[in-house]
Amino acid sequence: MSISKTASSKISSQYTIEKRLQIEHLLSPTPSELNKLDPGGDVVQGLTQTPKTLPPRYFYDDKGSQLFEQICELPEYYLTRTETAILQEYAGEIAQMTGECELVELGSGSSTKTRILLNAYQDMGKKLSYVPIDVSAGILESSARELLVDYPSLQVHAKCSTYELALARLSPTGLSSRMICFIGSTLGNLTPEECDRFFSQITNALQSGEYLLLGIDLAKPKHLLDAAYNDSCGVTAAFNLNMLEHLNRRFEGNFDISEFEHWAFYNETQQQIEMHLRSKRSQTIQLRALDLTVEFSSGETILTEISRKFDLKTMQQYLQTQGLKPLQVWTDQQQWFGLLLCQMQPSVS
Ligand code: AVI
Repeated sequence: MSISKTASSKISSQYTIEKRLQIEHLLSPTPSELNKLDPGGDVVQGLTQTPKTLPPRYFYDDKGSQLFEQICELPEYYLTRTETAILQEYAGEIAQMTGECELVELGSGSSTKTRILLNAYQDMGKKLSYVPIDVSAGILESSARELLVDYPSLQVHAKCSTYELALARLSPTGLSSRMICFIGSTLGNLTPEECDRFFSQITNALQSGEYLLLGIDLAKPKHLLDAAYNDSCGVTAAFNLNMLEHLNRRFEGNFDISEFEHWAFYNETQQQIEMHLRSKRSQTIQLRALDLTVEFSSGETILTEISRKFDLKTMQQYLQTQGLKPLQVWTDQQQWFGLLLCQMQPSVS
């Protein structure tokens, strides 16, 4: 039996993709195994305290990750297009500064912005190696496969994992250096204490001389920020409410999302967006897998996310105290978003 040329080239390119792709599941794939590793203690703690809170990581099931991708396209959500434009302008400079280097991306999602960096390293004739890290297995695998089709020399070692686990288990890179990319201003979703812990994980994972590429959203007038988190199409509202559906599925819950509403505003004193879910009436919710019953009064809120907005100078000083030397800062004309390339300093002990 003979197979056509097209079919045979499809088979051979599929074969090279499988050879260049490694996917590691540091989070078990089934919900019950996941719950053993992560029994929802953070949910119990958040929903039994006053005021109630939930960790933003519960936004990102597969549907939440897709909704986040849609947010990134919204006209009001300037963050993604501003950071993308900065990357497009300066990726070549970044690649020049770091030289050959493995890209490790925390919260890789669809890896759209990563392509700009990969193109820059490819144009310089450098080897391409990419370690995307994301808690959402679906988007992690599909975007890795798309990249492997488009970059025939790329090696991908994807990790379905939290940042913490993945950073603690980075294997030595085969390339001359490594750059951890934490773009998209996800740093803003961490409290100052979480930020300190996060940077100690980063600096433990990096060798002296290796790099961190950090994207941060900068403080700006309130009306721009309020609009970015209250879009006219209601995508941000759907993203926020989806967290309750995720909890229902994960912990056998009975949240009725039509009984909650999205509420987000910029707190100018704290320089942060605060995103809440507000109960429309008094109600009782159960999460059976957590053996948890939660009472809500009418109008009571759950804080689901903060999104801090930074000042470039303060951030550079902070990074320096963490052992990361800012080498270069890039921003857009309006100074809405900042991209910082930092280098890990030798430890002084
Ligand atoms: C992922 N993170 C940087 C987004 C932000 O802007 O803080 C999450 C988000 N929440 C609502 N819209 C987007």
